[in-house]
Amino acid sequence: MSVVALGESLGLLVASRIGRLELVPTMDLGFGGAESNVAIGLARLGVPTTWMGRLGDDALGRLIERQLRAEGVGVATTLDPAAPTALMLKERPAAGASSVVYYRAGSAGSRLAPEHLDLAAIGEARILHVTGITAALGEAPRAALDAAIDAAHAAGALVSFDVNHRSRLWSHAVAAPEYRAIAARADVVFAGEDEAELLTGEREPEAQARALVALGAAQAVVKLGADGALGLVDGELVRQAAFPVHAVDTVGAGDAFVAGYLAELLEGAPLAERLRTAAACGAVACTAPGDWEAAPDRAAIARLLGGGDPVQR
Ligand code: KDG
Repeated sequence: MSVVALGESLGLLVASRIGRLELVPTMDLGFGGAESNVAIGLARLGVPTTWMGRLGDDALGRLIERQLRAEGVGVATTLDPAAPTALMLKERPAAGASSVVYYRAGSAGSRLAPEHLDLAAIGEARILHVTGITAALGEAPRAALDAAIDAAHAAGALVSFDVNHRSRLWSHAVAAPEYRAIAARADVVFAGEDEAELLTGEREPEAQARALVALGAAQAVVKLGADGALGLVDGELVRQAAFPVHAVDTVGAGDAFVAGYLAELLEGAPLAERLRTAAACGAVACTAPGDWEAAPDRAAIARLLGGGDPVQR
């Protein structure tokens, strides 16, 4: 396969209507995970991709594996006999607002360790994609992240790193040096503006991109949300505007963005094209609820880039 995406996927219960969670009678069941969101986005763009992580021997684990395979994503997982698959509860307190509560302490994914990795699968990949979330989960997942990067480097694969800071998991002070150490070992670093400031101390996107490259990554991409994105590769700086869409759920947009960028990187596309496809993927991902459900295929991207409606009515 072309890409291995390593990290924790979680069951997801979303309030079926707006209101305080304790007053909402029903929840919709699904799953999420920054790395599996990227894997699904890549698979929909035609990139052979495998998600790698640890699951509980339980219904949520089976749901995650089943849905990933249904999306055409390979699954390289180990089952933890003594820990459950993690869970997230998503509350919708008001229109357009959501907040997430994690039930992931001691989860199977947070017990991922180097011995759980499928090193052969990483050795066959052209890109290993990782995020800062794995480093936040504990010493064992952090060691697994480092071992996976070692295996990718040994095989000549590129390492893609999306910072994905989760303030519920660790503090800025603890996280920043860990992110910098991972960025120094990555070939491509993705960061939102706040994350880039956390890693570099810079506040202006162009300075942030230069400082991310100075950490060691050959490619730095600063995601600017509604203001688009900025990429710096080999001294070439490219800005990409966001594509206007009717956004109903922005969760997972950054993951779809990463999928679009990596898909074009694998095609040998120039930086401007990588950023354009990435921005288009991030935009389309916002047009329907869910962390990965609206991630686009190539046809949807073509409709958007052609000035049409990406959503096939
Ligand atoms: O980017 C979306 C992810 O944040 C979500 O799918 C769940 O991975 C997740 C996390 O740790 O928040």
